[in-house]
Amino acid sequence: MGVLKRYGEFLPVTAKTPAVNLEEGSTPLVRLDRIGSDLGVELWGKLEGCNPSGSFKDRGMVLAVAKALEDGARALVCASTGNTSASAAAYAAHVGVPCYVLLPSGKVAMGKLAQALIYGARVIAVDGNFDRTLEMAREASNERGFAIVNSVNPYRLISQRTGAWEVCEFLGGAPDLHVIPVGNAGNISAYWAGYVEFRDRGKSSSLPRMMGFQAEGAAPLVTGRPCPNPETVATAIRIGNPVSAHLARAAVAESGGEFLSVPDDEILDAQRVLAAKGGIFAEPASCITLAGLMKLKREGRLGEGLRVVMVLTGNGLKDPDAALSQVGKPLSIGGTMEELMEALRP
Ligand code: AN7
Repeated sequence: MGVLKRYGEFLPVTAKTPAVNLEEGSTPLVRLDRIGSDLGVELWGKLEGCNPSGSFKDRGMVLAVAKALEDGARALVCASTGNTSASAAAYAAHVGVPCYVLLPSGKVAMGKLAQALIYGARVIAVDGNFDRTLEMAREASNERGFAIVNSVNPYRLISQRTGAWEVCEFLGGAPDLHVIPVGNAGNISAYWAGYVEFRDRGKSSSLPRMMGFQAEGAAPLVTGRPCPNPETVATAIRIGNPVSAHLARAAVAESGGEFLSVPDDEILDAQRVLAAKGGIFAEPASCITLAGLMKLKREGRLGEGLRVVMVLTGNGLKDPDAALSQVGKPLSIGGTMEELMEALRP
């Protein structure tokens, strides 16, 4: 059941809202005991890479696109570090409206680029970073009257709250600590709003501490000022001037959490740990959550026995280059059994 159906009563869905549905949401929440026991916590991973376009963006995109159709939009436009464009392109294709996507040239993971193109979006590579492409997309939306489906579109964050609701329903309440990557700062804001709303509705009894992690080379919320030239291997969060910074700051402050930055090598280390000790392949931006927890543990700042949810925002298959950059090659052998037996030594 897609999120408009599953959570329609809590979303601004009316009789006139088209029932757009790619069966997004209802993603697995997986307990990761091997990694959790190393960290001394009860660790859960929310596998947002299992959404139809392979990232959490689908939760918000479905409502943004449904509302754009309801309002008679002729086309969609977005700027993206990759996943928003993949999601927008998928929903545009599904409902049959044109979609224009602006990408920072050369800085989008291969899988995401392939997605936007194969879904049939008009893909425009801009010589500039994400922050610039977003400015351009906003202007284009004003000029042409296209619906902008970045998280400046309020329906995106409204519907992304569904992630928090699923966590609460699955665990029977909110976790102690919620950790999440922060790029444009929409998702952390949406999760917090979702937790607060379920608490206010009496559907959960507590609120988690919210911790938002940023890559060291793109950490405006940690340094407290925009980052003019963001750079990180986690291209999804290569963002220097987050649109929802104010909401994210409020979420962290109200929940007693914090922002923390993590260097690229630790993000890649965590990607390997998550895969090799959890069986989960997530893209680098997602793995910053585990990298951040590992850093907290090292610093002696991770409370023993906490129930921790990390949002694994995007599928590892989207960025095979990042994974291949840190693992060995397969062992090559000729086609003889002798060579195979040699290769099978422990
Ligand atoms: C895998 O696709 O901004 O803090 O243009 O793709 O809500 O921005 C992606 C962001 C985390 C950060 N993890 O979320 C885009 C884009 C993944 C992402 C984030 C993104 P926000």
